[in-house]
Amino acid sequence: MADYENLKVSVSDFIATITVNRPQAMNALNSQVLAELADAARALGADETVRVIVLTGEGKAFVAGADIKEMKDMDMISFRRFVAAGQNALYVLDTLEKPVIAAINGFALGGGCELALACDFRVASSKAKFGFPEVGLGIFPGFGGTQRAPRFLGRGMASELIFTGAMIDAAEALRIGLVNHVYPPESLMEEALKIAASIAKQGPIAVARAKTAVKMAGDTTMEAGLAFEREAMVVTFATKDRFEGMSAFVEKRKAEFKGK
Ligand code: CO8
Repeated sequence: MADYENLKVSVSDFIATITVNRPQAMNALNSQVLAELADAARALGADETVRVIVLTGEGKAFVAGADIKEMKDMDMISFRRFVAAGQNALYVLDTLEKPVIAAINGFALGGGCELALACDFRVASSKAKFGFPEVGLGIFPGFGGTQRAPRFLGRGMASELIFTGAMIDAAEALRIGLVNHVYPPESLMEEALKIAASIAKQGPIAVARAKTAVKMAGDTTMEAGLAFEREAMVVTFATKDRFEGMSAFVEKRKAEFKGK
């Protein structure tokens, strides 16, 4: 794994942890962080020792948005490149064939909330805060937030958050389904890693195909989704892991999946 200036990446027991590590700027996403995120996601996606990824932030913030200081004086061409880099980094994460869990330790604002929405699901510290403050800066969520937030939260709730720029706390994020669980700050990572471990011990090919199928539910028609589910299931059935999983059940032992 490459050395990154703004990310800490570690892998243990099939679980990779990416920590955005720019705490002096509340982990704001500048061009370099976005490039590093895309690079790390691609590398972990190709790494056979990784089955699940947990994404978190160092310090008080998960990610407090795109870097306003970098954006402020951009010309239109540079800004367009920046928007594309943001959309691309989040798209790479979103479309990895491995689950990505956001462990939201603090502020997840603007591009940070968009980044969390590019993960498969989110868990949060009770101190976390969420929102889309972009409209207060004269822009709006442009790293995929206008597309992902309605898919996860419904159009009404997404619209209210995006149009008002309101900041919500972890309890409210739980209530509206933005996060699955809220934990005390000191146990957030332990709990996120426990969920990751419970995924990592499953058949990795089955989990990967399930991820793609579940994602399709929000993005396509029932017919196309069912067709994909059917064909992906047949391919999964042909794997050694499927035979191992069913054999282990019948033989009353723990399955040993190899991702084959
Ligand atoms: N960009 C750049 N620097 C930031 C950002 C940011 N988004 N957030 C915080 N920082 C910096 C601060 O400027 C400060 O730096 P310095 O010490 O040099 O003054 C340092 O981080 C610490 O921040 P604060 O002193 O403000 O810390 P507080 O604890 O008082 O406040 C907050 C924390 C509430 C998170 C506050 O920093 C804040 O409101 N940050 C901005 C949040 C925001 O507006 N986010 C949205 C940004 S726009 C966006 O994300 C667009 C995404 C997609 C657009 C597509 C087009 C590119």
